[in-house]
Amino acid sequence: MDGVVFDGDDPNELRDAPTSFVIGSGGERRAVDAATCADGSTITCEYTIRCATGERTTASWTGIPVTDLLNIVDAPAETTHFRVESDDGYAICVPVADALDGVIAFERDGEQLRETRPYALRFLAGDIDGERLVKGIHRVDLLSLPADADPDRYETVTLDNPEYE
Ligand SMILES: Nc1nc2c(c(=O)[nH]1)N[C@H]1C(S)=C(S)[C@@H](COP(=O)(O)O)O[C@H]1N2
Ligand SMILES: [Mo]
Repeated sequence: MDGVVFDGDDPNELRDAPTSFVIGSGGERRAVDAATCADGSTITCEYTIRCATGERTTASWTGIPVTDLLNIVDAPAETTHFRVESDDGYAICVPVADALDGVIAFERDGEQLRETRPYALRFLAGDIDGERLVKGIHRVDLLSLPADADPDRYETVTLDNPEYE
C-alpha cells in the first residue's frame, strides 16, 4: 500500500480528491486516496446487491480490500465493528467479520464510478444486505464496541437518497 496512505495529521488536506476517504481506529486517523492505488493493492470481485424490495444486481467491482484497511490503521485485535459513513450522513455498522470479504470500490464493470455515478466510492461485501452497501463513502471507522453495546445506534439507514441513484 505504499504511496496510498497519507499522514493522518490533517486528513482534510485530501478533501478535494473525490476518491479519498478517512479511516479511523481508536485515536488514529488516516486519509486514503483510492485512485492512487497501484493495481497490485486492489482486487476485483463479483458482488450481488440484494435490496429488501427484492431487486438484485450483480456486477464486477474493483477496490481496496477491507483487510488492507485494517492494516493501514493497524487495527487492534479487539476490533468488533466496521462503520461506513457517506457524504449525506447515511451510515452503517456491521460486525467486522462480515466485512472481511468486502471492498471499498471505485470501479464497476471496468468503469470509474466517479465518471458514471453521482459518487466515487462505495462499500461492497458478500453477505451484507443492499441497504448497508453505502454509496458516497467519506469515512470508515474500526470500532471496538463492548459486548452489551447496540450497533444499531451507530447507524443511520433510514434514507434512500435519490441523489445516489
Ligand atoms: N449513501 C447511500 N448509500 C446507499 C443508499 C442510500 O440511500 N444512500 N441506499 C442503499 C440501498 S437501500 C440499496 S438497495 C443499495 C442500492 O445500490 P444500487 O443503486 O447500486 O443498486 O445502495 C444502498 N446504499
Ligand atoms: Mo434498497
